[in-house]
Amino acid sequence: MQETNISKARVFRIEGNSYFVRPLEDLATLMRCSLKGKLKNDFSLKRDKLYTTDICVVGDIVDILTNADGSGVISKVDERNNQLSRKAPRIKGASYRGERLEQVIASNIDKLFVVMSFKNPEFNYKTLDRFLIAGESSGIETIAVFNKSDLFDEDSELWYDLYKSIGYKVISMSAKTGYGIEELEKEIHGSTCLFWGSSGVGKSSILNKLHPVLDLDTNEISEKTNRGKHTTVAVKMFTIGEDTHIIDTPGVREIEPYGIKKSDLGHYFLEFQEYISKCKYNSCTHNHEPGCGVIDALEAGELSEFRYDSYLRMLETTEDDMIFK
Ligand SMILES: Nc1nc2c(ncn2[C@@H]2O[C@H](COP(=O)(O)OP(=O)(O)O)[C@@H](O)[C@H]2O)c(=O)[nH]1
Ligand SMILES: [Mg+2]
Ligand SMILES: [Zn+2]
Repeated sequence: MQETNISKARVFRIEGNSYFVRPLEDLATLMRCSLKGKLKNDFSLKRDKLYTTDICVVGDIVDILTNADGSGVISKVDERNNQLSRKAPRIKGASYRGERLEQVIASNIDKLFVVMSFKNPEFNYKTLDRFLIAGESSGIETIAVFNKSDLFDEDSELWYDLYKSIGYKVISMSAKTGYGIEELEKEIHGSTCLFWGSSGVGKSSILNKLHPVLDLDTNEISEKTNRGKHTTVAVKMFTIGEDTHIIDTPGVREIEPYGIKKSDLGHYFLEFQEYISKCKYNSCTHNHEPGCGVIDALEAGELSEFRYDSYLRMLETTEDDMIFK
């Protein structure tokens, strides 16, 4: 088949070996592309030096060669401004030499919205913190969305105040009643926004509320486990206004941020920063070391016990022996 011209496009969704892209100068057109063989070959050649599972992800800007029949071939993936990752799940074939690989969720994101609920599913601060820390370590502006405000209780306000006091933007809203939707609309305007969080917290419902024609699948919470079922199966980007793109992500139970070293973890807990400078040792992990500014601040009641608990739990599961690119 003859290849006619090269143009720039953005990846909107991926299904198996098909990459659905929209040309940058004509976002209304959806084209089905494959990956050029050379890209795949280069990728497998470098395989044992790479720590990622993904050649091309949603959000990538790519070069495409257009075939006469309207389909295309992706010949190059542009360097990413940023990428949101997590550790790839421990599944067969996705890990070499016992190390955990990087799974890239999406790239070139302006804002990350971490969605949580307080009931159905129950709120878990450690889960919220893992998502927030993954955002911080990817260098993406991260906003907390407390959805299902119609089900809030007295504790919800305390959590809202805590995350506000740390410096996060927090949006309280309900995809069911529409409460808070204007605030969210203002925040997403003109940006590429990714919605992330546990299954069942209402990510797809929020996107439907923002743009009803999307009509994304949503699901009831399983009565047995009180958790969301995995309705959204793939990462998908949608354009809902000029330069406003939103990305729906599949339900995950929990995530482990990728590429964080034990000695760096504390820096991503934003409110720890001013105390870290007071630690006696540069390599302090704020766990047991004498002269630790973070522990002193905790004992003085200046830091939240919950956040410190989150921190310790993450510290335990942070693997320091990984080799990075
Ligand atoms: N009460 C209440 N239920 C909601 C709200 N938003 C979503 N839900 C329900 O929560 C369930 C899971 O929603 P879904 O959008 O599929 O969650 P996702 O897995 O995060 O995409 C569905 O039954 C929704 O109807 C809300 O604001 N209030
Ligand atoms: Mg969903
Ligand atoms: Zn310390």
